[in-house]
Amino acid sequence: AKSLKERLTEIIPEKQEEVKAFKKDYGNTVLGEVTINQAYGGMRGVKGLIWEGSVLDAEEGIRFRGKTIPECQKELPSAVPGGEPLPEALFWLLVTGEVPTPEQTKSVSQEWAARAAIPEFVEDLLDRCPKTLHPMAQFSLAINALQHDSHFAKAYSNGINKADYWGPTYEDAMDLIAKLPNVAARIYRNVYKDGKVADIQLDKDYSYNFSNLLGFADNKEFVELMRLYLVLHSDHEGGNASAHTTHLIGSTLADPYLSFAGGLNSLAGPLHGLANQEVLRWTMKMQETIGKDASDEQITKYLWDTLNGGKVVPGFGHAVLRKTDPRYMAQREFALQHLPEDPLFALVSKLYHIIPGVLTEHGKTANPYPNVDAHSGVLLQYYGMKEQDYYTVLFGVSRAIGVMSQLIWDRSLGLPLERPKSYSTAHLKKMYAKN
Ligand code: AMX
Repeated sequence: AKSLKERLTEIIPEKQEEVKAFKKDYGNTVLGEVTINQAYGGMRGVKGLIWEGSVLDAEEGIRFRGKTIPECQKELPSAVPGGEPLPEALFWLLVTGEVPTPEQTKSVSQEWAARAAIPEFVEDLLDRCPKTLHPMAQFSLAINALQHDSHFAKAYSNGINKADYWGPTYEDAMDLIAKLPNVAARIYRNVYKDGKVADIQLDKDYSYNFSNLLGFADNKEFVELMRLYLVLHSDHEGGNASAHTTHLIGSTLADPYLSFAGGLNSLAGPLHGLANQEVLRWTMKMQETIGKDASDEQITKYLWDTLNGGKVVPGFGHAVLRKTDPRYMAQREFALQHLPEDPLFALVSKLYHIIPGVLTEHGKTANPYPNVDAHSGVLLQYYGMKEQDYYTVLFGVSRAIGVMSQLIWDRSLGLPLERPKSYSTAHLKKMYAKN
């Protein structure tokens, strides 16, 4: 059987030809127009990016290489018969567009385990961080430091031919993903536990190893949750802040580590990945304020207080989606199966039924339904991972799988330096204003 890199070596020239022919025939086709409101409005709906691994439909949600989340759950190899898909298999799918066999999936597990060690100076760096430094800042710091061993940076300084960029990019992508459990678990163990991190087991899958390093692998359900979690948060097409940042930095030919560190810094914003910690904080604070058995009326009033205080309701709304996020639904299904009686899950379910109505009445939010971040915290709490400040790190580990897949293609397709056009208000007025 072919390894992932061998398969890629076959696919890349075919894809390069396909893109070349497509551009020749359709290169001057108009994708859309841009209004002044869009320029001031975060470029919402502006079509200007290529992203191969996934496409987001506003109603239906994400598809990974054309496959919905339930399809991925059915078709991708799992560790447990009928269980959650393995993130290794999703990575293969995102990179190649093909569903891997169980053997191919295992080959990725083995490679990631074999590449997992991090340099001692990066361990020291993390061990010296004060516990009060936010886990996402520590995460980004460590990824920048791993740049020390970048194959791409070294090859570039040795004068690599641009036709060969994808090779060292692939090696960096594989190393980077492989090293995340050691980085992320070290942060967790340092900040919240005894600072001791278990060893990677070479014959185990990525999610088992990550769970084990965190200290949660005794619970098989947690390991299954980790597999699902790492699949769900991986990729959400190209325009979201963490994906776009990684892609933008990569377009300067900064190496994959520097690119991904930037992506993590985007993910650490409360309107993006940090929302998963904010959701739990908000929900806990609500429980403290109005009690565990609050009525629907009390919850509704609490919601209005949040909105009238000029704050967002975390976990709800989306820049592109206009329906409930299928990533939310997949986590809800998991909860219904494994923790149907959990009181916090009951509260999250209740909020799921109340919040959209209130946001609709409030009348601003384009999408009043929950996104991926509204549900992850309750699952982690249930299995004893209580430290909310850490949740976005888990999101970041998963996001690497999506953005590294694309970075391999960015360099394979020779995508150039990204550089959209900007204007000043004064200039725009000169161009368009009547007087
Ligand atoms: N609560 C209160 N107000 C909200 C809201 C929410 N959950 N979602 C949107 N709004 C408000 C916006 O702040 C904006 O107000 P303004 O006109 O006063 O500036 C208005 O509704 C219109 O915004 P929008 O077009 O609906 O959303 P957007 O594309 O500008 O932003 C998002 C999208 C996700 C940032 C926004 O919905 C939000 O802040 N949600 C809460 C934070 C969150 O859950 N983020 C995680 C998203 C998923 C992810 O990236 N991980």
